[in-house]
Amino acid sequence: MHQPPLSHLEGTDPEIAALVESEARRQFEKLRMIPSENYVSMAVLEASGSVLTNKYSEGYAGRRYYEGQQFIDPIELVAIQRAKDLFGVDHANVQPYSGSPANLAVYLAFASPGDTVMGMALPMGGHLTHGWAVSVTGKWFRSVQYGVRADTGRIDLDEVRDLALKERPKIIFCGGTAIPRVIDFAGFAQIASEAGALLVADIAHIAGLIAGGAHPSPAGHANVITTTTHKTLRGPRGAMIMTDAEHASAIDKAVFPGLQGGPHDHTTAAIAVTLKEAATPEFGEYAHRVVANSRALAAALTERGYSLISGGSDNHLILIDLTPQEIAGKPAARALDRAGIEVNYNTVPFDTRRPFDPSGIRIGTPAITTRGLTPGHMPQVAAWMDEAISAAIKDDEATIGRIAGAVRDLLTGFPMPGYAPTP
Ligand code: DSN
Repeated sequence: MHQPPLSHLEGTDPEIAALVESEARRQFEKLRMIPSENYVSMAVLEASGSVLTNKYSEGYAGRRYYEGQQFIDPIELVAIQRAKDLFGVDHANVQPYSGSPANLAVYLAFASPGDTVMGMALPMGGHLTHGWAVSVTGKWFRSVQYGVRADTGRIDLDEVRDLALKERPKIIFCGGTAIPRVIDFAGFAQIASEAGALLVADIAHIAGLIAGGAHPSPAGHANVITTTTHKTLRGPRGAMIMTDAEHASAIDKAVFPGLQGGPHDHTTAAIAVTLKEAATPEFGEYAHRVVANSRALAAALTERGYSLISGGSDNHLILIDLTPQEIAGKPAARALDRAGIEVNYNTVPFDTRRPFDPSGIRIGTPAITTRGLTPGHMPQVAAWMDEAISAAIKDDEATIGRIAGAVRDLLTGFPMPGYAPTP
């Protein structure tokens, strides 16, 4: 049953209540391995579902356009202070609605349409908003894109430097959505300085690992740091922009009134709670366990003959090219989902297939680590994945169903916040 129980929702709208209940159960019964997802704590859930959703607060603390901010201002100021303390930055804006608006605010603050910008290409592991052609950031700006080396699957900073010095972008983005290795923020900062560019580190995927000391920090290297709050950081759906004193005012003006209206105060409160949780020693242990699980899973999959981009994982994420298995990413991801293992199909660098039907799958360990799985479980997880993919190739639905049952049985012993099985 959903926790807390959905009694009012059931009374008002049983159709939606039943769907939410089913989703809670689905999250309990599956190995959730989409690397950008997690399970938030009950405290974060309560803050997200609080009466703060009733309030409008356009502006910033002490400078709002609506009355009644006696309790909203301190909530936002607490969130800001916690972000500054946790990430060691001068300034934090906690109002962006999510990662894409946060990145758009950076463009609005520091570039004009037609300017040259640079980021990692989406199929190489970047993000839509780092200048990919179909995004507004690729349409309104002159975007140049870097990738990874074909032989290593890793970013080559010499290639990035050559491109940056040739193209002289105004902004360079580092970070992305499918990068299984440590990002060299100091190296990117050196290149940005040589090219006269502003360096933006998009740490959406790894913010929790940075907060927990399991990945180097971009603080002191990047001029601007953007992040979502709901991936490894384990908070509500939201985002933050962190920066130094020099760039603070431009960022604040770009978020409001440049791009957004009123902040989502219930999300701000939940971000504050998240940042408090992320500052604890327990969260640091969690962040290190996420990486240990990812490394153990990468090793077990490699042993089973899977081709991992870059040959492994330093963080929470593994990108697999399924070409040698002779199955595409989409049918593999769908079979894994039927087997109780939720992943997403993904392009791999130099993919010869289309983005909607690519060659790879992307998997990650943030959510299963929150459930309590350890490196000792990873050989079994790899075995189930391998069995399910092999079964998909042979149309063996019986095996896929058996794995789903085994996954359900295993997860019965690992509680999740927000759902408790009925006895
Ligand atoms: N959708 C996010 C992810 O899954 O990585 C990026 O925006």
